[in-house]
Amino acid sequence: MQSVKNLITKMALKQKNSRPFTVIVEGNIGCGKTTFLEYFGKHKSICVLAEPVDIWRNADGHNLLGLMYEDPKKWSFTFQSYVQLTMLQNHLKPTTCPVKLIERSVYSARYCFVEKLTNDGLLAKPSSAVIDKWFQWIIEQNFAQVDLIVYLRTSPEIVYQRILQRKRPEEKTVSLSYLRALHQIHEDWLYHKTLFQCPAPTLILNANLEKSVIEQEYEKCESHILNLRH
Ligand code: DGT
Repeated sequence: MQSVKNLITKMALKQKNSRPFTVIVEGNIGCGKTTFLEYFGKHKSICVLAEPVDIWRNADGHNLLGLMYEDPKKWSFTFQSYVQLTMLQNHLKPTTCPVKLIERSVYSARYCFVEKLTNDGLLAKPSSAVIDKWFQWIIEQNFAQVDLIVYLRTSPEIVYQRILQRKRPEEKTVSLSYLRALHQIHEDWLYHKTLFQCPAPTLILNANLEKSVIEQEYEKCESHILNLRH
């Protein structure tokens, strides 16, 4: 474990002197993070880092995302450990762009998903404690510094319909009640601000809007994301 920590420290030191303005995009499953990232990806000054879902689907041939949904009690610890590692890699990825836009973060992995799995008894308390120890260490080392959070706010009923339509094979067990619970955690964290600390100021967008009109909503935060207001 020590050598892994040393390696991460080295990566972070490399990045330290040239930290870009860092924005994380958060919201429920199916809230439209990918569409948001695609829209802002057209700017040359923004480095877009999508969520590593395909990496989770193929860890040396193992589909960890699929295993987590099939048998969360058995695989949640494995999955959340890998999510935390791959998210950290995104936080630490060097870029020459002045702005870095990341889909999700170590924060939502810990505050939303680990929290829910632990509350549901699907992640054993000792396992969740180990993930939390790693998480706290990442934060203490300033490896996941964030300047702005964009919260794509949706209603659970709408994201449920989108998830049914996209038919991602691993997500066939995702229920409306699961989405309602995840929605509530996002709300408490990013809207009411009653659960956990926000690592940066939050911009809230109405992500219930249809794709055809959502660009007007995105434009509201363009100057914030391009860091023109600082
Ligand atoms: P979208 O539709 O563009 O807003 O983005 P999604 O829904 O593809 O992205 P996301 O991050 O909400 O979820 C991708 C899948 O991975 C989804 O089935 C939920 C799952 N997922 C993402 N992060 C975590 C995590 O930390 N823990 C667990 N258990 N599942 C996660």
